[in-house]
Amino acid sequence: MSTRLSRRGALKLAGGAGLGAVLAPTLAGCVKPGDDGINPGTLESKAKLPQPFTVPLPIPKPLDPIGTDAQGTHYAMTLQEAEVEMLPGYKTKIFGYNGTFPGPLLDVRAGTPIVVHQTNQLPVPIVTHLHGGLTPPSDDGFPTDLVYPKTLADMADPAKAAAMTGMGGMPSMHDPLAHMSAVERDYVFPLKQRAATLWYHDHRMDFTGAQVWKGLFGVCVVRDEEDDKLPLPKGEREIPLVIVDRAFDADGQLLYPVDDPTLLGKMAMKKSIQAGAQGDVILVNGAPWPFLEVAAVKYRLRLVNGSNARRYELKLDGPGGGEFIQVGSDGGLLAAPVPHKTLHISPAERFDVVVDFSKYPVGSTVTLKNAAGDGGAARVMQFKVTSKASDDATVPAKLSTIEKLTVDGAKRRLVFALNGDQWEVNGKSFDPAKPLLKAEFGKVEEWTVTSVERHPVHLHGTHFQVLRRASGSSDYDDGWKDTVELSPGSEITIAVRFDAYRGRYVAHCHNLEHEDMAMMAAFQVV
Ligand SMILES: [Cu+2]
Repeated sequence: MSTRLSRRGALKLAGGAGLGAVLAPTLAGCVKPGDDGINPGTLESKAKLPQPFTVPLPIPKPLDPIGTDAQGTHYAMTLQEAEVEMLPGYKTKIFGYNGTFPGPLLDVRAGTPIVVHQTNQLPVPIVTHLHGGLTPPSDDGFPTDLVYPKTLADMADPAKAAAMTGMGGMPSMHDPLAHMSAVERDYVFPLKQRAATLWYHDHRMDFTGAQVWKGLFGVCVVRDEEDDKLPLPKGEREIPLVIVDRAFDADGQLLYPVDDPTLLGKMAMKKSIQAGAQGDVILVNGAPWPFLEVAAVKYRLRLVNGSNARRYELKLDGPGGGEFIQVGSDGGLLAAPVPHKTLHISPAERFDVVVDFSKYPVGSTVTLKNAAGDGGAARVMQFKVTSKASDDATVPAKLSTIEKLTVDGAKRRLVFALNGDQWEVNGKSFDPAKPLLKAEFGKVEEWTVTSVERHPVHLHGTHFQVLRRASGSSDYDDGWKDTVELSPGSEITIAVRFDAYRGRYVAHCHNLEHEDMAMMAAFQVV
C-alpha cells in the first residue's frame, strides 16, 4: 500500500483536455504486448493441448439448495483446493467453489433472497462478489471484507491483527471499515431485480486476478415471470457459456507469474501480466475448445466473459455464415432483439443471445470463433448440428419495457489511465478508506468516463444506461449495463441511478490485473 500511495497523483487531469498528449496506447515499435506494460500479452502453454472440438462441453447443473426459511433459499459452498481434469491426461490444481472450475450454477428467482453460506478452506483470504447483483454494501464483496482461512483466523480480529507483522498483503488492516470474518460467513443476496445472467467471483483486494484465474468464478441465472413467459428457447435449449482463457505449464498447472505464489505477502505480478493476463487456451464451462451436439433448432446461449483481461469478437462460422440475436444484456432483457454478426464482449460483460441452428443442414458444424484473438485464442468452441427436431421457440419483436433514465442529478467525470506503472482512477490508486465521490441516492447522475488505454469499466450497486459515446453509438450498449468497454482514448457518458441501497461500493476496471494494480475507486451512496 505505501509504495502505491506515495506514487499517486502525478497525473494532471484537465477534464479530458490534453488527452491526446498522454494517449499512447498502441504498440510502440517492436515491443511485444505484455512487455510494453500497456497491452495484455499472452502466456504460452507448455502442456500437450487437445485437438480443438474433441472435448464435450460440460453443462453446469444448478446447485441444490440446502433449505428454505423466512430469510430465503439457502445454499452452501466450500471454497477449496482441488485437482480437476481440464486438459485431457492432466490433473490441474485449482481453487474452486465446491472444488469445481467454474463454480456451481446458481439458478435462482428474482425477489426470493438467497443466503449463500461460504466456508473458506483455501490457504488464502477470500471475498465473494455477485457481479450484477443488487446487493447491500455489507454483502457486496467489498475488496477488504475478507473471510480469512483457519490458518489466519486471528486476522479477522482487529486487536489481534494489529500485533501480527509481515502481513502486508492483508489490506483489511488499512481499512477501518472492513468487515472481516474467520473461516465462514453468509452472503445474503436479496435479488430485488430483473431476471438476468449474473456471475459471482472472488474480489480480494490486490489478488482478484490471481484467485479468479485459479478458478474462483461461477454463473448465476436470475429468473422471473416476465422472462419465463417469453417463447424463447428453454430447458436443454438454454445454456450458460462462461468463457475464460488460461495457460498451462508442462505439468498441466495454471500459469500466473507472480513473485510470491502463496498469495499471502505483497502482490507482485511479473511484468508480463501487469497489463492483463491472457492465456492461449480458451475454456468454455471449464473445457478447452469444447464441442456441443445440437438439434437444428433455436438455442438461447447466456454468454459470460469470465476472462481476466481478454476481450472477444465472437463470430459464428458455419455454412452460409452466422448470426446472434441478442435478447439480453448485463442487466436482463432488452426492449427488442438486436441482431449481430459479431459480438464484442469485454471482461465481465454478458450477452444473452439466440442462435438458430435450423439455418444449417444436419451434419454441419458451426464454429464459434474469436476475431480478436490469434493462435489458440482465435477459436472458442464448436456446435455440431446432429439432428432435426420440432421447435416452438420464437424471438418476439418486443421483449420487455426499459424505463429511459433522464438525468436530474450531479454530473461527474472519471478518468481511467496508467500513470507510470500504476493503473489509476482520477489520478488516484485505490484507497478503500477514501471514497472518490458521494452519489445521491435516487437521483439520475450523468457520469462521463474517459479512458486512455483499453478498460472495461464496472460499477457495483446498480445498473446503468449508456447515453452516448464520443465515437458515436454502439449497438452493443442497449438495455441495462453494469460493465462497458472503453477502447483506447475513448469516452462514454452513462446515466446512473443508485436506488437500491446506500453505503460503500466500488467502481473499477474489470481487467483484473489493472484492478489489482489499484484501478479501482470506492464511492458512497448517500
Ligand atoms: Cu483497465
